[in-house]
Amino acid sequence: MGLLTSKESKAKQARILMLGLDAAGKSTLLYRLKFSNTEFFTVSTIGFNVEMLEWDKNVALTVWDVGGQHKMRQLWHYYFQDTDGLVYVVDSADKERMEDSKKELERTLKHECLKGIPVVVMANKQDLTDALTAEEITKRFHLKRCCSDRYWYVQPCCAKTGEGLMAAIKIVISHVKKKMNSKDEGSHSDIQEDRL
Ligand SMILES: Nc1nc2c(ncn2[C@@H]2O[C@H](COP(=O)(O)OP(=O)(O)O)[C@@H](O)[C@H]2O)c(=O)[nH]1
Ligand SMILES: [Mg+2]
Repeated sequence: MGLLTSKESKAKQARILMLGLDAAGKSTLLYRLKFSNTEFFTVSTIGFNVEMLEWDKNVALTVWDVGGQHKMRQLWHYYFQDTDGLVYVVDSADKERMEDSKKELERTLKHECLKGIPVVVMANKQDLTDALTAEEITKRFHLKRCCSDRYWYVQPCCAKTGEGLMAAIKIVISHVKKKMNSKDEGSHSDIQEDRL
Protein backbone atom coordinates (compact mmCIF):
# COMPACT_ATOMS: atom_id res chain seq x y z
CA MET A 1 0.00 0.00 0.00
CA GLY A 2 1.08 3.63 0.26
CA LEU A 3 4.46 4.72 1.60
CA LEU A 4 4.69 6.40 4.99
CA THR A 5 5.25 10.15 4.76
CA SER A 6 8.34 11.53 6.53
CA LYS A 7 6.04 12.94 9.20
CA GLU A 8 4.47 9.56 9.95
CA SER A 9 7.71 7.67 9.98
CA LYS A 10 9.73 10.10 12.09
CA ALA A 11 7.31 10.67 14.99
CA LYS A 12 9.46 10.96 18.10
CA GLN A 13 8.45 11.24 21.69
CA ALA A 14 10.17 14.08 23.53
CA ARG A 15 11.79 12.81 26.69
CA ILE A 16 11.93 15.28 29.52
CA LEU A 17 13.79 14.41 32.67
CA MET A 18 12.68 15.90 36.00
CA LEU A 19 15.24 15.90 38.77
CA GLY A 20 15.78 17.48 42.16
CA LEU A 21 16.62 16.59 45.74
CA ASP A 22 14.11 14.49 47.65
CA ALA A 23 11.23 16.60 49.02
CA ALA A 24 11.80 19.35 46.41
CA GLY A 25 8.21 18.76 45.28
CA LYS A 26 8.63 16.66 42.14
CA SER A 27 5.87 14.14 42.87
CA THR A 28 3.49 16.90 43.93
CA LEU A 29 4.29 18.71 40.71
CA LEU A 30 3.78 15.60 38.64
CA TYR A 31 0.41 14.81 40.16
CA ARG A 32 -0.68 18.43 39.93
CA LEU A 33 0.08 18.30 36.21
CA LYS A 34 -1.72 15.00 35.90
CA PHE A 35 -4.89 16.01 37.69
CA SER A 36 -5.22 19.39 36.05
CA ASN A 37 -4.92 17.65 32.68
CA THR A 38 -6.66 14.37 33.35
CA GLU A 39 -7.57 13.84 29.73
CA PHE A 40 -3.91 13.73 28.70
CA PHE A 41 -1.82 12.30 31.48
CA THR A 42 -1.16 8.90 32.95
CA VAL A 43 1.36 8.42 35.73
CA SER A 44 3.05 5.15 36.51
CA THR A 45 5.63 4.25 39.12
CA ILE A 46 8.52 2.43 37.50
CA GLY A 47 10.58 1.92 40.61
CA PHE A 48 11.19 3.33 44.05
CA ASN A 49 12.84 6.48 42.77
CA VAL A 50 11.40 6.77 39.31
CA GLU A 51 8.03 7.98 38.15
CA MET A 52 6.90 8.50 34.62
CA LEU A 53 4.16 10.63 33.20
CA GLU A 54 3.10 10.46 29.59
CA TRP A 55 1.57 13.37 27.76
CA ASP A 56 -0.20 11.56 24.97
CA LYS A 57 2.29 9.92 22.61
CA ASN A 58 4.32 13.07 22.19
CA VAL A 59 5.97 13.93 25.49
CA ALA A 60 7.12 11.82 28.43
CA LEU A 61 8.38 13.13 31.76
CA THR A 62 10.67 10.85 33.75
CA VAL A 63 11.17 11.87 37.36
CA TRP A 64 14.06 11.06 39.66
CA ASP A 65 15.11 12.06 43.17
CA VAL A 66 18.78 12.88 42.83
CA GLY A 67 19.83 13.10 46.47
CA GLY A 68 20.81 10.36 48.89
CA GLN A 69 20.97 7.40 46.56
CA HIS A 70 24.39 7.23 45.06
CA LYS A 71 24.02 3.52 44.25
CA MET A 72 21.10 4.31 42.00
CA ARG A 73 23.32 6.53 39.87
CA GLN A 74 24.64 3.44 38.12
CA LEU A 75 21.18 3.09 36.62
CA TRP A 76 20.75 6.71 35.56
CA HIS A 77 22.26 6.35 32.16
CA TYR A 78 19.34 4.15 31.12
CA TYR A 79 17.05 7.09 31.80
CA PHE A 80 19.43 9.90 30.81
CA GLN A 81 19.95 8.51 27.33
CA ASP A 82 17.94 10.33 24.66
CA THR A 83 16.80 13.03 27.06
CA ASP A 84 15.63 16.13 25.21
CA GLY A 85 15.04 18.51 28.11
CA LEU A 86 15.67 18.84 31.84
CA VAL A 87 13.36 20.21 34.53
CA TYR A 88 15.22 20.68 37.80
CA VAL A 89 13.06 21.21 40.89
CA VAL A 90 14.34 23.21 43.86
CA ASP A 91 12.70 23.69 47.26
CA SER A 92 13.18 27.46 47.38
CA ALA A 93 12.64 27.53 51.15
CA ASP A 94 15.20 24.83 51.98
CA LYS A 95 18.19 27.09 52.48
CA GLU A 96 20.15 24.43 54.35
CA ARG A 97 20.22 22.14 51.33
CA MET A 98 20.47 24.83 48.66
CA GLU A 99 24.19 24.15 48.21
CA ASP A 100 23.55 20.38 47.90
CA SER A 101 20.90 21.03 45.30
CA LYS A 102 23.24 23.31 43.37
CA LYS A 103 26.00 20.69 43.41
CA GLU A 104 23.63 17.99 42.19
CA LEU A 105 22.50 20.19 39.32
CA GLU A 106 26.10 20.98 38.38
CA ARG A 107 26.99 17.30 38.44
CA THR A 108 23.92 16.41 36.38
CA LEU A 109 24.66 19.03 33.73
CA LYS A 110 28.11 17.53 33.26
CA HIS A 111 26.64 14.13 32.40
CA GLU A 112 27.53 13.21 28.86
CA CYS A 113 23.96 12.27 27.92
CA LEU A 114 22.67 15.70 28.95
CA LYS A 115 25.16 17.90 27.11
CA GLY A 116 23.60 21.05 25.68
CA ILE A 117 19.98 20.10 26.46
CA PRO A 118 17.67 22.93 27.59
CA VAL A 119 17.08 23.22 31.33
CA VAL A 120 14.26 24.84 33.26
CA VAL A 121 14.85 25.27 36.99
CA MET A 122 11.63 25.26 38.99
CA ALA A 123 11.93 27.58 41.99
CA ASN A 124 9.22 25.65 43.86
CA LYS A 125 7.34 26.38 47.10
CA GLN A 126 6.98 30.09 46.36
CA ASP A 127 3.96 30.09 48.71
CA LEU A 128 6.33 29.82 51.70
CA THR A 129 7.27 33.20 53.15
CA ASP A 130 10.97 32.45 53.41
CA ALA A 131 11.29 31.09 49.85
CA LEU A 132 14.17 32.46 47.80
CA THR A 133 13.08 34.25 44.64
CA ALA A 134 13.93 33.00 41.15
CA GLU A 135 16.59 35.74 40.92
CA GLU A 136 18.19 34.67 44.20
CA ILE A 137 18.27 31.05 43.05
CA THR A 138 19.81 32.11 39.73
CA LYS A 139 22.63 33.78 41.65
CA ARG A 140 23.14 31.04 44.23
CA PHE A 141 23.29 28.36 41.53
CA HIS A 142 25.62 30.46 39.33
CA LEU A 143 23.33 29.53 36.48
CA LYS A 144 24.70 32.07 34.03
CA ARG A 145 28.06 30.40 34.30
CA CYS A 146 27.14 26.73 34.60
CA CYS A 147 24.45 26.83 31.89
CA SER A 148 26.44 28.95 29.42
CA ASP A 149 26.42 26.04 26.94
CA ARG A 150 22.64 25.68 26.74
CA TYR A 151 19.25 27.38 26.98
CA TRP A 152 18.17 27.86 30.61
CA TYR A 153 15.35 29.52 32.48
CA VAL A 154 14.22 29.81 36.12
CA GLN A 155 10.48 29.53 36.71
CA PRO A 156 9.00 30.50 40.09
CA CYS A 157 6.22 28.04 40.96
CA CYS A 158 4.07 26.39 43.57
CA ALA A 159 3.42 22.71 42.95
CA LYS A 160 0.71 22.75 45.64
CA THR A 161 -1.49 25.20 43.74
CA GLY A 162 -0.16 24.50 40.27
CA GLU A 163 1.02 28.08 39.73
CA GLY A 164 3.83 28.33 37.19
CA LEU A 165 3.85 24.63 36.27
CA MET A 166 2.33 24.70 32.82
CA ALA A 167 4.39 27.78 31.95
CA ALA A 168 7.56 25.84 32.75
CA ILE A 169 6.51 22.75 30.82
CA LYS A 170 5.58 24.89 27.82
CA ILE A 171 8.97 26.58 27.89
CA VAL A 172 10.87 23.33 28.08
CA ILE A 173 8.82 21.70 25.33
CA SER A 174 9.19 24.68 23.00
CA HIS A 175 12.98 24.59 23.41
CA VAL A 176 13.04 20.82 23.05
CA LYS A 177 11.16 21.22 19.77
CA LYS A 178 13.63 23.82 18.52
CA LYS A 179 16.52 21.54 19.35
CA MET A 180 14.87 18.51 17.78
CA ASN A 181 14.11 20.51 14.65
CA SER A 182 17.66 21.81 14.37
CA LYS A 183 19.04 18.27 14.78
CA ASP A 184 16.65 16.89 12.24
CA GLU A 185 16.68 19.61 9.61
CA GLY A 186 14.07 19.36 6.93
CA SER A 187 11.78 17.01 8.82
CA HIS A 188 8.73 17.95 10.87
CA SER A 189 8.42 18.27 14.61
CA ASP A 190 5.77 15.80 15.66
CA ILE A 191 5.15 17.15 19.13
CA GLN A 192 1.63 18.42 18.84
CA GLU A 193 1.16 22.15 19.33
CA ASP A 194 -2.38 21.71 20.62
CA ARG A 195 -1.18 20.01 23.80
CA LEU A 196 0.52 23.23 24.90
N1 LIG B 1 4.30 24.68 50.80
C1 LIG B 1 4.55 23.89 49.76
N2 LIG B 1 4.83 22.58 49.95
C2 LIG B 1 5.06 21.83 48.85
C3 LIG B 1 5.05 22.34 47.54
N3 LIG B 1 5.35 21.34 46.69
C4 LIG B 1 5.53 20.24 47.43
N4 LIG B 1 5.36 20.52 48.75
C5 LIG B 1 5.47 19.61 49.89
O1 LIG B 1 6.81 19.17 49.98
C6 LIG B 1 6.87 17.81 50.44
C7 LIG B 1 7.67 16.96 49.46
O2 LIG B 1 6.98 16.90 48.23
P1 LIG B 1 7.18 15.70 47.19
O3 LIG B 1 6.37 16.04 46.01
O4 LIG B 1 6.95 14.40 47.85
O5 LIG B 1 8.73 15.84 46.89
P2 LIG B 1 9.68 14.90 46.00
O6 LIG B 1 10.46 14.08 46.97
O7 LIG B 1 10.56 15.86 45.26
O8 LIG B 1 8.83 14.08 45.09
C8 LIG B 1 5.43 17.37 50.58
O9 LIG B 1 5.05 17.51 51.93
C9 LIG B 1 4.65 18.35 49.71
O10 LIG B 1 3.33 18.55 50.14
C10 LIG B 1 4.75 23.74 47.38
O11 LIG B 1 4.71 24.30 46.28
N5 LIG B 1 4.52 24.46 48.52
MG1 LIG C 1 8.77 11.94 44.90
